[in-house]
Amino acid sequence: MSEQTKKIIFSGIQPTGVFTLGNYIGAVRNWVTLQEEYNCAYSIVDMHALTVRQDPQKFRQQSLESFALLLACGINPDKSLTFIQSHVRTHAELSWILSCYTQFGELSRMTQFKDKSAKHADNVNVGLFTYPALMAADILLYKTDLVPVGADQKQHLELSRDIATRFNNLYGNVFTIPEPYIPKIGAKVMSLADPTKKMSKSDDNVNAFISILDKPEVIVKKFKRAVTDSDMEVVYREGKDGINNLMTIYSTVTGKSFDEIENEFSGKGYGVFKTAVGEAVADHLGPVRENFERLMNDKAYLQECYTKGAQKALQFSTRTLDKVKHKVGLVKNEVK
Ligand code: ATP
Ligand code: LTN
Repeated sequence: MSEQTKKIIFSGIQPTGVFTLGNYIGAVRNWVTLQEEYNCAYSIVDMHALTVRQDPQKFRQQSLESFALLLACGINPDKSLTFIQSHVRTHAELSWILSCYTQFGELSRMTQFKDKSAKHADNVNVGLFTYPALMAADILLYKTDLVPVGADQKQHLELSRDIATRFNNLYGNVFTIPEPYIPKIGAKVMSLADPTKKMSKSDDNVNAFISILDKPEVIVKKFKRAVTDSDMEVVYREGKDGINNLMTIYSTVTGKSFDEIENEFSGKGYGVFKTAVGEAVADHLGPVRENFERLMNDKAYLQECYTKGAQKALQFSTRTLDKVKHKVGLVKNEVK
């Protein structure tokens, strides 16, 4: 298929910490595979991360590391548009315009807003509230067809579609309406400490998540401690949240089906199973850690990649932004 006829993919990840196994299985791993078939754009969405208070020094380092992590996981910057959101000013500009086409009531219904305002009750800022308008801008600037995300982002994506449709109804066909692309297995990897909660990189309990840079012995130890149930059988069944989560993780890193996993561990108990999951994950993530270390030793290369990425992203997204500005009636800017 020629580059022109390929569908367009966009997705983003916040530099709020080292990616977890949940980010990897639910999102980034699929982004790598999709590069072969689609025109892809992937962004470190640092402006979204500002909705939660960040330490400036640490945040700058985390953003750089997150960019390196994308490459370490297998995103190829020569193939995919790979950039840092705040380097491309069109995102903030379109976000403002779209916020004028987004209703207060719609934003109030967002579960991520409700969860994060409960978690950060001392800082329920307006950015946290309008977060989905910036996400819609990210997506719509690139004429995106598909957005590969974990299940938690489905509601935000539906809102992006509603905003785009509303805008198109008023002004004609300006935006492509994006579709979610949510994996069948692994769309919601659960916390190892509380398997009813999603695994999250900003969890205060480090044993709740696997960071993709954790050392093999740490990974195995965290899996050995994972909360399961008082049963003994490794079977995928309703109510066995902990075991279901471990089976999902094992299946995605080994390619084995749930039936195969049940047979493999029949009569063996949880201890053997947890160790096997830990070892399989550690093996799978080994190369990512090595790539990351190599990349972080070559800051000049990283800088070259994100600079080129931002230049190309700005060029592409400006075309959409200019069209939007014209449609809503803003006077053309002749400042060069
Ligand atoms: P934070 O804890 O700072 O809110 P996060 O870990 O939820 O961050 P994001 O940067 O918000 O991560 O999400 C990046 C991508 O990873 C999104 O596509 C999201 O749907 C996906 N994702 C996040 N957590 C999980 C999870 N536990 N299982 C599957 N996918 C996930
Ligand atoms: N909201 C997402 C991150 C994000 C995103 C995007 C995902 C920002 N912009 C555009 C897909 C497309 C999150 O919290 N995981």
